[in-house]
Amino acid sequence: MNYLKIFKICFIVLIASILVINVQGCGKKESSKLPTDPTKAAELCQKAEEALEKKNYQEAEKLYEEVLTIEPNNNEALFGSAMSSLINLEQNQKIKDLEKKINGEGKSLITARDNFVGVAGKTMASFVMSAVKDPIQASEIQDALDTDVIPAIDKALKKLGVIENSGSFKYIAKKKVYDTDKDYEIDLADIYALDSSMNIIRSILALLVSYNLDIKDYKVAKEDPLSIITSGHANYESNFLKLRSNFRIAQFRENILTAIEKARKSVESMCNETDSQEDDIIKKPSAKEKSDILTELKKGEDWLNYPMKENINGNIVTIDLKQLFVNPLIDIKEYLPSLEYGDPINKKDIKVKEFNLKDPTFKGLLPGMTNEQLKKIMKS
Ligand SMILES: [Ca+2]
Ligand SMILES: [Ca+2]
Repeated sequence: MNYLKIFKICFIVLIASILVINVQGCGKKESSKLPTDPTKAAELCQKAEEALEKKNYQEAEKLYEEVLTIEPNNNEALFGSAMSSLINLEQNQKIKDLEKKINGEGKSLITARDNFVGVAGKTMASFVMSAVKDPIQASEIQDALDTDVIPAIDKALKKLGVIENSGSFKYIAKKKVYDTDKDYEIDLADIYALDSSMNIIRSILALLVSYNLDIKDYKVAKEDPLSIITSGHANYESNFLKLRSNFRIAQFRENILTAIEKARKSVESMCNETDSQEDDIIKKPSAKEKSDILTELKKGEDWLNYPMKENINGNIVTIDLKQLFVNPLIDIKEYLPSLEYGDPINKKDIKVKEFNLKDPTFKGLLPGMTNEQLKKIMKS
């Protein structure tokens, strides 16, 4: 089993959980340690459930938040509030405005039935679009991610953390409302998997806001793409590919490490389950599968923590991936080889003019690397 498969599983849980919250309200009750008003809390949960059935996610979030003021450790409300708050990002005015700019009026970047994976995917797609479309600068999207989307995810993650600390979770997605063949159960292992996949999404968002992507003059860039990265050209003076946030780039790595840790906890929690797996969204892995997953997770963790040796076309190369995030490149443009057009008249067919990098180690990413070695590796 590879990484991708693990993440795929996590995403499936994420989608399933959001679908559940779309159609289903409160599952089995989790008792809080210090309930101040359990009757009131249960009543509000019931109301939140009704709101969810009507797809009124704002009302549902409000009600779950109210429960949390009475019972801060109410798992059902923590889960409900976390999920509905993510769905409610659609209602965020800043995001709505951006959507209008990117898609034109009347089209939504996020739809209520969309899952968060879709949102992240579309955010990335919008970056590509922003590069070809004139009116929007990447920084507008980055600012919204920074001030609204990432904090919303952080808030939801915090709630999942409280559930995890409680040590147990049961949520029944009923057949009649979930529109499935039978009732499904979401348990602690699924919460960990959800946490893991949300950390992956968060890492992607952190990376998206790490570097400046604004292009000074789109018209010039379109006609003369090299002007963006070649010194002496009008566009070069822009902040394009300059580090925007030291903090966010470091978070990318931290989020992936957290995702790995949560995935590990998910697998371990799953393997400790003694209940019937009939109603589980992710089935308990076999001993062999467990060991394969844990091995893959460890590998991923090692890549983010230590210099690793990799055979690239017969050359043994040391790669210290961690450096990219803890010792980031301040201006990526400075680390590129000099480029030129193969077809200078039409400004097409970009190729390397001279392969003489200022720093072939890329600030320690490739320790000890020289231009000669790098050239050899690229040719082999
Ligand atoms: Ca079960
Ligand atoms: Ca399970």
